[in-house]
Amino acid sequence: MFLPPELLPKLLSTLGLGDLPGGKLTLSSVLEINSDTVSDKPAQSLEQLPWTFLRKLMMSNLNARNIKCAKDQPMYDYKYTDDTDDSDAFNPLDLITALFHCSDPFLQQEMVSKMTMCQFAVPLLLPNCDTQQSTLMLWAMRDLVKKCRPHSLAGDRAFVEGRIIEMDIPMVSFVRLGESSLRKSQILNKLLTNPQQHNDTFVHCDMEGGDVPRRISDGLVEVSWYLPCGSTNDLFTQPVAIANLRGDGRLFKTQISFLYKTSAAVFIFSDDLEGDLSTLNNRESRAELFLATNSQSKTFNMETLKDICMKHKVKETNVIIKKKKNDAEFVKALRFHVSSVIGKNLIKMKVEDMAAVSQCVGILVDEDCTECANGRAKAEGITRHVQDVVTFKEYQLPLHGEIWKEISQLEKERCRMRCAGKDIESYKSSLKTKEETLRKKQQQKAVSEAMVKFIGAISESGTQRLYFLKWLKIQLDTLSRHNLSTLREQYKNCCRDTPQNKGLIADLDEKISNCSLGPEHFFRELGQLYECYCSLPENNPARQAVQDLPALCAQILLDGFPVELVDGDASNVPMKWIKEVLTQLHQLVDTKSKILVLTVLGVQSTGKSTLLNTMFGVQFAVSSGRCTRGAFMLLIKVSEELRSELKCDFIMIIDTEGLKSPELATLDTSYEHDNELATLVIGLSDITIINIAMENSTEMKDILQIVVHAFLRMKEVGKRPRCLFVHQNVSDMSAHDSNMRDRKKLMEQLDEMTRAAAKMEKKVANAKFTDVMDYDPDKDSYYIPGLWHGTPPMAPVNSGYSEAVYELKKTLIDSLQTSNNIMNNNAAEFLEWIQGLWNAVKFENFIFNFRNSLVADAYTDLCTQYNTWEWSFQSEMNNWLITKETRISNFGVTEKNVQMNGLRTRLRELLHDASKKLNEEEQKILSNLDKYFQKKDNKTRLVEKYRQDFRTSANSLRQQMEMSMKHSLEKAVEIREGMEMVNKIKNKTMDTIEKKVSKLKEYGERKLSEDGLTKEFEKMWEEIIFELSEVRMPEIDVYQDVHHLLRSNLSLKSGYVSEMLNTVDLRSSGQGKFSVKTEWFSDWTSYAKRSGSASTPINANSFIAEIQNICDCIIRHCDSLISDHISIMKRNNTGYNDTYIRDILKAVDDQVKPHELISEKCATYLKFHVCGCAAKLFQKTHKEFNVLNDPQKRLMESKPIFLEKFLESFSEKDQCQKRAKQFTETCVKPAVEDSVSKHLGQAIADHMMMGDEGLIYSTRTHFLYDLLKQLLHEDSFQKYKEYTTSNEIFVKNWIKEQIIKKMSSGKQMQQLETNLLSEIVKKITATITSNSKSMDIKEFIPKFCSEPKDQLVFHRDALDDFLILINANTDQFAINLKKFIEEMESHLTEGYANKTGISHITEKITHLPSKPHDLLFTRLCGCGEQCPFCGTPCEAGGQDHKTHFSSMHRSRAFAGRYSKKLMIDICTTLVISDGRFRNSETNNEWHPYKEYRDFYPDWEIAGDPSMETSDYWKYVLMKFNNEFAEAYHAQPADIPDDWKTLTAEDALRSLRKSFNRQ
Ligand SMILES: Nc1nc2c(ncn2[C@@H]2O[C@H](COP(=O)(O)OP(=O)(O)OP(=O)(O)O)[C@@H](O)[C@H]2O)c(=O)[nH]1
Ligand SMILES: [Mg+2]
Ligand SMILES: [Zn+2]
Ligand SMILES: [Zn+2]
Repeated sequence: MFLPPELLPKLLSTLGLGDLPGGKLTLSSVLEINSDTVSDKPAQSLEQLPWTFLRKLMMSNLNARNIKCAKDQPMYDYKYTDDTDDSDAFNPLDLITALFHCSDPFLQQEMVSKMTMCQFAVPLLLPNCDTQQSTLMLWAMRDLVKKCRPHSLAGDRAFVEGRIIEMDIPMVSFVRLGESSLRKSQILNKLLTNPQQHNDTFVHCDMEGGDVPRRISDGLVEVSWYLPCGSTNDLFTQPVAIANLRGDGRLFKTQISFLYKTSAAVFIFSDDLEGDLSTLNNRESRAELFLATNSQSKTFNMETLKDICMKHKVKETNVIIKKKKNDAEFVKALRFHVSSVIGKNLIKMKVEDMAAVSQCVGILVDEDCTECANGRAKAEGITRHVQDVVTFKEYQLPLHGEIWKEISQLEKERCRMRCAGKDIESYKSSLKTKEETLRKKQQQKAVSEAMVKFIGAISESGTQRLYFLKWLKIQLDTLSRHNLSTLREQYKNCCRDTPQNKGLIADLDEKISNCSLGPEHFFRELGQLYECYCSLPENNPARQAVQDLPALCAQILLDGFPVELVDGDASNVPMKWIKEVLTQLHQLVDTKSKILVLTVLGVQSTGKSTLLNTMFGVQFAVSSGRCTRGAFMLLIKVSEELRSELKCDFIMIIDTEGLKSPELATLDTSYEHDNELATLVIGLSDITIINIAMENSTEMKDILQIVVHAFLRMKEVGKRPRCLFVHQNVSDMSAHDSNMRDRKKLMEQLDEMTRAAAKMEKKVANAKFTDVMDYDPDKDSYYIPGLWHGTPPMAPVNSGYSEAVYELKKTLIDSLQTSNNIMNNNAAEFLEWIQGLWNAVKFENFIFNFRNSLVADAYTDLCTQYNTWEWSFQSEMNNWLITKETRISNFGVTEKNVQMNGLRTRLRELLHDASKKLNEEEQKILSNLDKYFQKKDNKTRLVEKYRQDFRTSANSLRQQMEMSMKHSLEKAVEIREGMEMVNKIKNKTMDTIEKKVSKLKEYGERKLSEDGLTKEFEKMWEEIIFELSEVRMPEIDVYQDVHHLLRSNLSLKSGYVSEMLNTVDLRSSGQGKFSVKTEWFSDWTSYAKRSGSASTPINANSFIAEIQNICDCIIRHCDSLISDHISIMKRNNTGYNDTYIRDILKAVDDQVKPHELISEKCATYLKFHVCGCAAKLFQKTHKEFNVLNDPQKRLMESKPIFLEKFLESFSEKDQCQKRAKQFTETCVKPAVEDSVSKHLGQAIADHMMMGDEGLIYSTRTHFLYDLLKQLLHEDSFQKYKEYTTSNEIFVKNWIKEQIIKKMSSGKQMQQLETNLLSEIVKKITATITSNSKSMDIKEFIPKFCSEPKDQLVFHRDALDDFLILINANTDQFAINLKKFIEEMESHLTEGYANKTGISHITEKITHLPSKPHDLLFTRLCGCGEQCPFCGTPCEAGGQDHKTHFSSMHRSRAFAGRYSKKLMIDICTTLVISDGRFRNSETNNEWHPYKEYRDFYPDWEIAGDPSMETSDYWKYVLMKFNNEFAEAYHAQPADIPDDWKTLTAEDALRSLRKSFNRQ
């Protein structure tokens, strides 16, 4: 028959395989996740057929070969049509042949491996219908590993495991010559399986599509193996290979002659006995010949048969005749003959050896390509030298052996401090030194020969590298197979049969790990090579030599190879290596590296790897017995079209080592190891599959415990992975329903475990499993039947298994599309997670040690946002308050004729308004917060757990604000009321004058001369003086008032305090310097306790110095408060009011409160001192006020003005201009200036927060970072001392300095003032225009004053003086007033411009009524808490958070200052050590540092995994050790050696790192 050439390309292109990128189909393109991955629909077109097949095949689906296009779906109503249009129908064999033709060698291998899992026959010789050239598919079968138990070995339970192409298995071939009515393939299927367990090994004509004429697959030789399992049911007692030639053998002479030369027997099927049977004459063959024919066929003739047997020398016994319709007898006969052939043990040829035969007969071998050969040679170059695995590893892969294990131990010890002695910081330093020594040791080992070769080989181009890696794996497997498979089998049996024999299990476990050698060990070595050279200086050639390795490894990861994430032997993550690999990966894919992570966890050997392999078609190591070690990650591409839907570019699958149940946990660290592994991978994954094999459900319970802990921890760090439970080996189809009860039980167990775990992790709020994670027992439970249908090795994969796994995959991918709980981290972010998680895992106290820069970033972002809302809340309320205070001050001044008792009503109204306004503003913050969290992006998800903190903070901010506003408003009212007495006097004076003057008007009519008028005025004036001679300003005894207030302030204190009050003389107590006296502190010991270790005796001098320091600070604070009050008195011309003293007492109370050191006695004396001072000053100021406001005196002073006005009132001249000028000078200008200065504070603060530098003030963390950085730069002991001793005051001054620095540079201050000024001027000018219309001047002025609503406070006296005897044309006055106000503006502006020097600015800022540094400080002070051990301030955002934390703690030397010697211990080390502390909180009982939360539940002190975090403070202490010692009257600290080498750069680096400012 002549086949038209080019048939194959044509057929390929109908299948859509004609034009493949790169020419071949690759494994990764098949594994890619695309929209078809989970579509159930049958292929819609021929182009989809190959993909449907491959997808099913990769999932080991037995139905993979049932291919049919949707459009030729059954037409069951035949209707007698002749319509058998089969143009679209496809024979599965054609499809398989086509696919093998267009697949690359690696996909071919994978197809073969999946096909054998399904027990499908695989191609041995692949025909090419165009060239008539067959290919031996040796490479494709290279990786097939099979296990069997021939009956000769059955006795001792031994088995044979190996690469099938290397096994000596006899092959029996089946060939059809001419026509045959025997359905060969069908019969072969029956030959190979029990009738009870029928399986279609070969495609036959009764299968869907099996009857479609073959187009390209004639000449295909398929092979399948029968492997006995050692049971009596075995069909053959020895392994046998069955080869099946497709098509008429007469046309395929080459194939036939190949089969003759390689088979032990050839069975010829033929009916056409008269036809050409010349092939039977092939006498080179040693193969035994059999002839099978059908006596039922029409052409059958016994005579002819006999002739033929004679002619072709076929033994009579070798003729098999099918005599009955039924196949059974015939198959039995065949089976008998096959058995006898293999029983004779004549010819056994390895598939590997068939290559030689191929060459003889002109068949190609797929391994005959340079790349494959090179790969093989390169791999052999390495493996040739392996004599003994253990020795090889020791000499050729030395870096990751014991050294790496030791380093791992050290890294963990640094976090656990289990063996720390007394001097823990030195111990910690010694660990670091040890580690460095080990790294040096690693560096000293030259790169081994094997590694040089390995690196060389993996640096080759794509295919070459793939061949090399595959060959390496194959060869290494072969090397270690024998040992390993026996060990694994023993291990499995041991775990099953004698789990109590822990010694043996541990032994086997170790042996397995020692004997294993695979490519992963080379990669592990590569990682260590990179890690140890990384610590070399950058220009070191060795370091440069390893620079490219991570990129190489990243590429390999992209190629679809699993890369080790956790080294299961050392139980550690090579972090520097992984970090660099992932970073490179991120770059390689152009930063399109969003990853979705899926993990599987479960008891060992429960088919976890198998599950993943089935689900994604990947190739994780699978074997019975302990197999996977540590954790491996593998990437699967997501197709472009699905990326946005799945929100990721890759799916990362992590396969993990099976967890051991505690009974098996023999080594005491293995439970720990499991725990670490589970926590890490659960933390990394978006979806975790918990694999439960039904038979292991009790073991599972213990594993769940580990898992629940891990989930709980994840919740605490803001991650909620999805969790699925997969129950394996559940055969019942109705499993889901019938297992409802089990599910309920599992749920109960999980809840119980959650409670237990929550208790252990001290997070008792979690009472249910569902509190910890998103889990719906009904939706998230899957039941998967057993993997094998029957007994391996002959069993195919259970179709139920593959289907159930497919369902699982489908739901998984579906849920990914809808879920919004996925992190979608990119590789770089993923990396941050790994680092954070692994660091935390290394501590025993995971939850409190989780630090991750992503979370930190997200938190900072939230804080920054929240702070802006908080800021606008505060400034809004501050401005509101200023206007309301103004209104109160103006009460009865600009609005005449109001009753004084109306003021209280007004206050109530204002308070009501305030609370309404506060509500609104609070609501604004809350809704902003909600909006922020509605975004549901990565950032917000990470900080979800802080949401409530910020809500609470908003609420408490509101409450604080309400309190302080109430206080301010009441104070304003009280002051206003206090002035009323004086005002009454003033009113009386004015009334008298008014009356008298109007009487004088009569004289005006008499037209007196100026002299006459003056005389009259003098007369009247004397009368006034006389009438008012009795009126006096009220005297106040401030001292007495203070005494009274003190008594009520101290009334709750012990009796002796009021006694003190009786003896104290306030007049003298405010004099001189306040000095702390030792006798005020009776109970010395209680202070000693605070130092943390009672063993160090208290140092009295340093203690008193400390107290003195604190008191001095408080006094300074009160002094500035007093001077503020005094300036208010002076500015507003008001007298003393007792609110001032109450303010001051409250300030003292507030300031003393955080300092427990200050005894009651000391505090009382302090109050006496402060109040004494205050009383003296207030008394003085009040006296001045009285003198200034004395009616007689004021009358005397104003007499000339009155006279002038009096005289003017009679003249005809309009006084507009003069009056307007006067009004501007005496009333408007002071009011305007006052307004500007009131608003200036807020404006300056706002200004500070703008621009780039404003970032510093955006959150406390930013601010602290900047402050510490500047301190480092300034390098001043004094400043450090102040910072560490009186944090708040130092910070406040610091802010003030920053403000002054900024405001005095350029014209910033001037600008702000000018802006405020022009704003207010604009407002008042506007009122002039709107009011002046036809109004009497006496009406106009008050109206004008009250109009710029609540903006200006007019000076009462000036206004009074002005209003009297006023007489002017309003319109004219208004015009003039406008002009003068303009003049005033430019005058004031000029004034601002002239006062821009530092001293002016300082002066101004210090005396502002609302001080910008106070405003900023309140914003930045946070909660004001300090670390109970070292005094570092809390950095958490909002005022009201659940937990306090600091980025960087410091030595206790900076806080525990009363010891004889400065202490270097740092709390971040203390809390992970076994050390103990005691103080007044613990009732002086020793308490372990690890349990510090028993006493300080609000503090979160994270252990420090690195050595560098506190380098900043180590450096400071090292540098100023002597100075601090001197200041605290103690001996200098013993500085560990490695601290001494620290430099300012180190300090800065640690600062950056701690504050996440890389
Ligand atoms: N009978 C049966 N065997 C299974 C099933 N699933 C997996 N296996 C076999 O069990 C063995 C172990 O499977 P693996 O996938 O390596 O198991 P694993 O959980 O990854 O094992 P480790 O990684 O060592 O913990 C393999 O030989 C599988 O073929 C199943 O459902 N039924
Ligand atoms: Mg595994
Ligand atoms: Zn601390
Ligand atoms: Zn706090």
